[in-house]
Amino acid sequence: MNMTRIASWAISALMMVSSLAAIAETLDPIAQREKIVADANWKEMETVTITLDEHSYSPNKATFKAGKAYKLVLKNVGEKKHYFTAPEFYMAISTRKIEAPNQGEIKAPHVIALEIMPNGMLELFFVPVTKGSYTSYCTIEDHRKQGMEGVLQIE
Ligand SMILES: [Cu+2]
Repeated sequence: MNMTRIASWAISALMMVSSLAAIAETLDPIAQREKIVADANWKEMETVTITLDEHSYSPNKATFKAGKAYKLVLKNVGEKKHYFTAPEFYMAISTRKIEAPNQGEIKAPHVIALEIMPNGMLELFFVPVTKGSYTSYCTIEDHRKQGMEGVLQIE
């Protein structure tokens, strides 16, 4: 084997390794949902609660770490029903399940919006995957304009 051949072999080997690394870095939260959910450590799950009221989310900013197990509790303490719409965020996470405590649970690859009734509560069990800053908002009447908007950060 001459030097040119060795060099070209080394270059193609390097290219193969770097393309494999690129694949490993871009996890698809929806397509690889089952594996991502199974790999997360649910014993160390962190609970984050967001309260919905007229017309706010509190806190209106939440930060999540990619790969960690979370339960996001959405609690409506207001007198009106409210939405927690966040289509881009829901596409950036792997959803394990959504629970309405004592009533039922939903298993689906992802949702677009969650609606919570007055005195109601929904719990979203998930693993954040795609890093970025996402917006949540209420789509009822002018609630968003009145302040029902929040930021969900994955880092
Ligand atoms: Cu609302």
